[in-house]
Formats: sequence, C-alpha cells, structure tokens
Amino acid sequence: MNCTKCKTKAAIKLPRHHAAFCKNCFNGFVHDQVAKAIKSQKMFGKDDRILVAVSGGKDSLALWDILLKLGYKADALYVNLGIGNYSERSYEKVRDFADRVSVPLGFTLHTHTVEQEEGAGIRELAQLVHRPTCSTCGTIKRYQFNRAAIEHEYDVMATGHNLDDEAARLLGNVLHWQEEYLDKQGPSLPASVEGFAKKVKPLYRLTERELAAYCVLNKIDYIVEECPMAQGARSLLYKEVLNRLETESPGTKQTFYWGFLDKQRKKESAPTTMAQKDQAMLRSCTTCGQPTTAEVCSYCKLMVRAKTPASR
Ligand code: Q46
Ligand code: ZN
Repeated sequence: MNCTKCKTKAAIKLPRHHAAFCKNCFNGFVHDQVAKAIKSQKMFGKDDRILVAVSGGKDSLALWDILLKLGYKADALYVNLGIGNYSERSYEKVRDFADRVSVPLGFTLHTHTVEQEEGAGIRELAQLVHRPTCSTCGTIKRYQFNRAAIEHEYDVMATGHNLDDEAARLLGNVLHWQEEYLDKQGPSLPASVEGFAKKVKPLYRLTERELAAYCVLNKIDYIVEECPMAQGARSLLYKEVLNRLETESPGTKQTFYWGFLDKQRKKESAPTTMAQKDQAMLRSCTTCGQPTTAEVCSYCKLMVRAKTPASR
C-alpha cells in the first residue's frame, strides 16, 4: 500500500477519505483538518491566547502539539482529579510532554489539584454530595477551566473532543430528543457573556483512530487506558455502535455529524435560538461571580453540599 500523495510506503489507511498516507503526508492531512476546523468555525487567530484542556490522553496532547506546530500561542491546564494511579500516570504523561515540547517553546502548563483545592478526590466528593462521579467531575472541570481561562485572560479555551466524541454525543442527544442539548452542541461556542470563556473543539474533523495514529507516529506518549470511572458509560456504547456502522460504511460518522453542523448553520439565521434564550437568563453567581442561570452556580452549590456535615 502506497501513500496517495507522494507514492512512498504508506503508514496508515484512511477508508473514509479513500486514501492512505506516509508519516509526513499524514501529519500534513491532520494539520490541514485542524486548520480547516479553526477557519471554518472562526475559532481563533494567531494573536489569540489559547488555553488547552489536557488530560494526558491522546486527543488533548495531540491537540496541544498540533496547535504549537501550526504556530498558535497555546498554554494548557491539567486538572488532577485524584483518582489514584490513573491520575498519577496521566499527570506524568502531561508533565513529560510539557517538559519536552511546550515549556522549551515558552508555553506554560497550569495545574489544578482537586484534592487540594476542593478538599477531596473526585470520587470522595461525589459520595459527599450524593451525585454520580462523572457529573461531579463535569461540574468541577467546567468550572475550573472557565475560571482559569478568565483569570489568566485567555481568549479561548480548547478541548480535545474528536469526531467520535461528537458523533456519539449527537447520537445520544438524538436518541433521547434532547433538543436543548442539540441546540448547544457545536465545535465553537462563543463567549456568551462577561465571565464565560469562548470554547472550541478544533479536533472535530478527526477520528479517535487518526489521533491515536498521530500520537504514535509523532512519539507523543499518552495514557492509553480510559478513566476508570468511564466504564459502562453510555457514550462508549454509542461509540461502539458508530464504529460498527463506520466499518460497514466508511464515512458514516462524518456524514452524521457534519450534516448536523450544516443544518445547525442554516438554523442560526432563525430569529432566536435556544442558546440565545439561555444567554438572556444568565446572571452572576451570588457566591463566586461566575455566570449562571440560577442564583448560585452549580459548582458553589456542590461545594456547599460537600462541606455541610448533614450531607455526609
Ligand atoms: S474524567 Fe471525569 Fe470523565 Fe473520569 S470521572 Fe467521569 S467525567 S470518566 S471525561
Ligand atoms: Zn458560584
């Protein structure tokens, strides 16, 4: 099998693009896809300061690497969730990448340690507030990433969500007809109000498999195992189903998700989208000042419950 572009020996086959690439041409393809995503969704420019949310997994480390190679100014934030060995090892991967690649280029790795800042690891916190671990984790990560982006005055926050993540999320939202979530799902969410950072997903045109290959070919060492709390998650089932469809019919994931984005773009010209209605309801949390639709934001409510003896 030879590279579709330069005809030397190919390193990876991409059925959804009817192509195969050698390492160099594959890197070019990946960088092009990210550049297209950034441009078509008006994510950010060369002068903007970007904060990348890194977890130690393949997607977020690949994202940090690609943005730096494309010449963007990208620092990163790692949130240490305090999940035993898993957090230790994922932090090692992030640290190693930062020390080797980003710090020598003058970029910064920020860290937030949940055990120190919120007083307990994510599993203990979830038990204290009687909520599922992943929803507690989501609240804390969203809050701390936004806080860091605002405090350090970043223009935009970037996450490593890929095509598989977005297609699985879309499938879940469609299966349950969660119109409110459908309306908010997209690769570029503007900074709606003062205090809310703009959020973008520059990897939405690339699959999990392509990003794993990018890391391997470019010697980016990442944590292969999933977070232990992800086991049994619905999103994994949706990904499995989509992968079966993709094997039978290459291109299914991108047709599904990109088709949705096309429809969404057409809808944006409609007078009031649900996201706009939501924005109109935002106000400052009376405890911390971050934007929220309630009087007190969900993070502050969670922390009050975690610190109230009655909830234990
Ligand atoms: S990190 Fe957090 Fe995920 Fe782990 S605890 Fe659940 S939400 S599975 S993306
Ligand atoms: Zn608050």
